[in-house]
This record gives sequence, C-alpha cells and structure tokens, in this order.
Amino acid sequence: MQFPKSKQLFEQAIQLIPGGVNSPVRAFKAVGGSPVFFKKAAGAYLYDEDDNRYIDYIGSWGPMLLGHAYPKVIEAVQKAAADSTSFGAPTRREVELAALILDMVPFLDKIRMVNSGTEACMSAIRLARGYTGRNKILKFEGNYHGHADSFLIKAGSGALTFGTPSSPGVTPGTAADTLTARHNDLEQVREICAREGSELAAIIVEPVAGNMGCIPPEPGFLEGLRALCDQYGIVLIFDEVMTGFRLAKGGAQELFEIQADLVTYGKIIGAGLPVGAYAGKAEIMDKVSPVGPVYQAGTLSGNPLAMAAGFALLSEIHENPGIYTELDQKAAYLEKGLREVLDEIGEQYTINRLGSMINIFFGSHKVKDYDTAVMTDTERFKDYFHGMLHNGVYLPPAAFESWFLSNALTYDDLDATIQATRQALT
Ligand code: HOZ
Repeated sequence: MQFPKSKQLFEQAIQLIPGGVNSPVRAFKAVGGSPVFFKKAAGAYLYDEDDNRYIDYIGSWGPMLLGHAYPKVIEAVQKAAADSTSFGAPTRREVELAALILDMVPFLDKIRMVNSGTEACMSAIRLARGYTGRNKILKFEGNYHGHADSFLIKAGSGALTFGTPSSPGVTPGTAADTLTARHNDLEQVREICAREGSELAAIIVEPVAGNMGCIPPEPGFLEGLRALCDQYGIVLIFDEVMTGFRLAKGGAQELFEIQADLVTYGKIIGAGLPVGAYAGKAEIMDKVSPVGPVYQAGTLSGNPLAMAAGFALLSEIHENPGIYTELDQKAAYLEKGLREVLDEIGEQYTINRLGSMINIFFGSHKVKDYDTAVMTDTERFKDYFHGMLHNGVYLPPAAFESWFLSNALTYDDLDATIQATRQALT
C-alpha cells in the first residue's frame, strides 16, 4: 500500500497546524510513520486520499454505530442544512432530540445540549459544584473526560499516549481540586471518601473505560461508587461519551442497572457531528441557567444539523433494538477469531471486550487500570498497527484506545480482519 498523497498533505499540514493535526492521537506519533488522510467513508469502509480502502475500527471514536454515511442520517442533514445551518435561537429539532433521548435512556429527566464531550463533562462538574456547594471532584487515573483543565490530571487517551497525563497550563489551584483514584479500586475510593467525602462535589467515571484501551468495570465497582456517592452526598457522573447508545440503548445505566445522577454524551447523539449533552435528575438539572444560577451557554448549542443527524441515528436504533445483539455477536466472533490466531502464533496478549468495544493489549497480564495498561507492550502494538494498515484495516493509531465496531461490518470483513492479524504478526 502506498500513501504519497497522504504524505504530501501531512508535510503541508505540519507547516500550518501544530503537529499537522487538530487532535494529537491522529498524528501517528504513538505508532510512528505518517498519518493517513481520509477523503470519504461509507458503511464499514474508509477511503484515503490515495484511494486505499480500509475496514474501519474507529468509527469516528464511537458514533458510527451503523456505519459511515448512513443514508437516513445524510438525508436528515441535507434537509436541515437547506433550512439554515444555525439560528442561535430555539428550534423544533432540539425538542425532538431531547424527547427521544429522555425516552430511550432510563433515569433522565432533563438534558442540555452542548457542542462536544469536553463541554458536556466540563459543564457537568460545574453543575455538580453549584448543586452541592463543594469544590473537589474525584476522577480515575487513565479516564479521559475531554481537555478541560480539571480533567487533565492523570488523563487517558492522547494525554496518556504522549506521556503528558497531567498537562502544563493547568494551574496548581485547579489541579488541587481534582483528586484521582485507581480505576476499578473501590477500596481506594472508600479511603478518599472517608477522608474528604464531605468536600467532594462529584465522582466522574467512564463506566467502561475506553481511553486507556477498553477496560470494563470490575464486579461491584460501579455499584460501590453509587453507594459511596449516596453515603456522602456526592454527585455521581457517568461519562457516557463512548458508552452512551453504543453498549445499549440506555447506555451504561441500562446495562449495569445503576442510576447516575448526571450523564454526559458526545458525538454519538449527533451521529458524528460536533455535539454533546449533559443530562440527569430535574432536581440537579434545574440548577442550570436560566432556571438556576449555574451558567452555561453557546450559540452552536442545539445546532440544527447535529440535532437532525442525531435524531435520525437514534430513531433508527430506537426502532431496531436488535442492533445491539447483532453488534455483540459480531464483536464476539471477532474476539474468538483473534484469540485463535494469537494463540496459534504464540503471542502474549490480553483482549478486553464489552459489547462492540474491544481491543488487544500485548502482554499476558490482566489489564484493569492505568498501571496495568501502561505495562503492556506498546512496541508490539506499533508492529501490529502498521501490519494491519498495510493489510487494509484501520485501527486506532495508539495502544491506549478502544476499537469501536459498527453494524455495517460483515462477517467477511471480520474474517479479513482476523486474517490480517495473522499476516501482521507473523
Ligand atoms: N481523544 C480521542 C480518542 N479517545 C481522539 C480524538 C480524535 O483524534 O478525533
């Protein structure tokens, strides 16, 4: 496979954009080489500027649950665009999407649309602080909640990949208000709460971590967080930017039957357009301006294109809940095939999977938190990544990212991925 046009574009891009990219993980720094530039995608396939085709396992980091350029989504966006791309005033589409989400997800009374997952998480902790009158929050090592200052403390995703999990530019004062605990370590959370529980406004967690690879919760972890939040009057926030509508119609709350106080969403509620939202109990949400004193605003919030796209995608899911079984079956098939190949060639590995979130870690130890994720063999992942790329499979260009399957993948695609794995690693 050759990438001359991508290489040329990257050379141009690095003169114009820091690192040549608008989001760090895309730069391929974690895997080496030069990033691929894409020009289009359809269903399960990506096409680069050099007309190479790839089976896609990123799905724009989650939202392409039904595949790229899903016809009903495209039609909805085109129709909405013809009516204007932005109003900065209320529209019917915001009400329709809000109603649909609140209908699909259990335990939510009200929702506020914003423009990204970062904004959603940033607004959710401000709201938790305003609601409780407390300043501190607790997050988990290797969890990534976007790039707002409060979250760039032991963060996952690109921050972890590039060795800057706690970023310069975050003031000591802000950092002091963010406590961290080991993911999946309820005992440590218990100790922190015993010490500082009455000062904690929120505990925020990725219910299935996806930004240090895929890490499902240990039994009792999420339940334990719920109980501690109840005991100490702390707002429990599920960051469902990755898990929302991906693991179940009602996200992690439905899957684990645990009620969070607030949940945050990102790109999937706009079918990949720039959007986010935070939602929860009316008692808390009614503290948001203009009904309450906690301020948050935005001209692009509730953007009509994003609302139309999200409504089309989520309606499709709502009407066809069997999608989750199909996705789970496909992911299970892929997992089984990958295990067979990896065992056959004697590779040391761990596969973590929950529903359509999955990834391979190289190294044989269990991966359940930040420390065990960073112990994995990232050099081996680099070989694997490039081998897969050359065999027409596009994986996340970093070891510490979950893969996301789409229901557009066929069993032939999954077989091709399993075969590519054999070729990439032998
Ligand atoms: N932080 C994202 C993955 N966890 C990557 C965003 C992007 O590069 O689009």
